[in-house]
Amino acid sequence: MRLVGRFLSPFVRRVGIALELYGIPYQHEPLAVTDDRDAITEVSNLSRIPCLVLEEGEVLVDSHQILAELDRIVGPERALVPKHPDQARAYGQMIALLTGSLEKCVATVYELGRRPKDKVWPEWAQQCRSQAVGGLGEAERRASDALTTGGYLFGIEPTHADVAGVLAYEMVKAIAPDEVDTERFPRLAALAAGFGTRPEFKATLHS
Ligand SMILES: N[C@@H](CCC(=O)N[C@@H](CS)C(=O)NCC(=O)O)C(=O)O
Repeated sequence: MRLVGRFLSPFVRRVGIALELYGIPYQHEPLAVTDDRDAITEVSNLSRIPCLVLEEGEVLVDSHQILAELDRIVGPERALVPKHPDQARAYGQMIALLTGSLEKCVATVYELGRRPKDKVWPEWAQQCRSQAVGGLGEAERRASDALTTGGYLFGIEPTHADVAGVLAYEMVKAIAPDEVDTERFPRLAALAAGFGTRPEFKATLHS
């Protein structure tokens, strides 16, 4: 299969990390929405990344849907989701908070980095940044204390929520360095300092 999109995108990266964790072979095509729009549109008319092109040629879009398909491929035993049905709502909300936070990080970066300098709307960038920090704060409050002792958000095995937790902590910290640190976010910081140093994260760091 082919994973289309640069790992600079946290949404591409969460898919790349899942592929690495599952040990599914894939070819990475590091296309950027800024420079390679036509090539991305050729893969998908939605023209967003990530796209996952399956062996039979079908193109999947949206990291949530792509991860759902990867989970289906590896089967319920290996899928990176909580095994207890009573964790489903908390897990879904954790994913929503963390990926929502990432969306507001991306919006902040676009607002500050992609607009012509005289058209930047600083109040909107600040609003997006505050939402990113707010979403991360709510995730931190909901996170288990187990994270500080090497556990994961939903028990002793990692899930996609842990991957999103590391990516959101790192990206929100990058756009709001004065508001995110280990004292204010001890659980997610511990997750990033532990799980976030695994080779699967390093393998998806560049391009
Ligand atoms: N909900 C989507 C978000 C994907 C997304 O925002 N991708 C960005 C790159 S980080 C993108 O393609 N932006 C260009 C555009 O939307 O036109 C997902 O989870 O995959």
